[in-house]
Amino acid sequence: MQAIVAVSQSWGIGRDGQLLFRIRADLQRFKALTTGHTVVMGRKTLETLPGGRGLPDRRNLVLTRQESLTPDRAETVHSPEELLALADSDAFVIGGQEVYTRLLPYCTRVYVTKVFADVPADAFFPNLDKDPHWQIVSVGKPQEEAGLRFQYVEYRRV
Ligand code: FOL
Repeated sequence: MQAIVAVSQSWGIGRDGQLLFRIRADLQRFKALTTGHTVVMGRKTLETLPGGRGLPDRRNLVLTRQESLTPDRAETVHSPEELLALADSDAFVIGGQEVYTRLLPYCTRVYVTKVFADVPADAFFPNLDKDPHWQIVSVGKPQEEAGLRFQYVEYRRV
């Protein structure tokens, strides 16, 4: 599996149940990379997606402890084991904190959008720069949108 995430300088991803950033170019790239594949998310992340439902043109798998949840355009799974049985090796983990942390051990590649801003956050992605098991394999050109500078960085497990 692989993960995709946008982080602040301190690897923050969210605050009060919302994303820290909504960068159009980044979301377009997210869509381009994930369309046609499986996306794996937690129930809280599902609730932050447009319409609170699964993303179009993708197989959406949602981890939840609620047996009765029947979201639109998404299938539910109730344990990482059940998830791993359903997700193929090119599935994308799309968050949030709890699911990234649980599934990172199964990921071999992470697509990080680094936003050069430090904003308050209460949800984080593990800092891969401090983990010797992760190596940067590609760094994009710095870009800017609506006053936010950001850069695409790809990590691989070594
Ligand atoms: N990864 C990255 N790099 N950036 C993100 O913003 C991001 N967001 C999530 C997970 N990984 C990410 C979770 N949140 C949409 C909205 C929120 C979201 C993920 C996706 C979304 O609306 N996606 C549309 C894009 C439409 C557009 O182009 O604006 C999609 O169809 O993928």
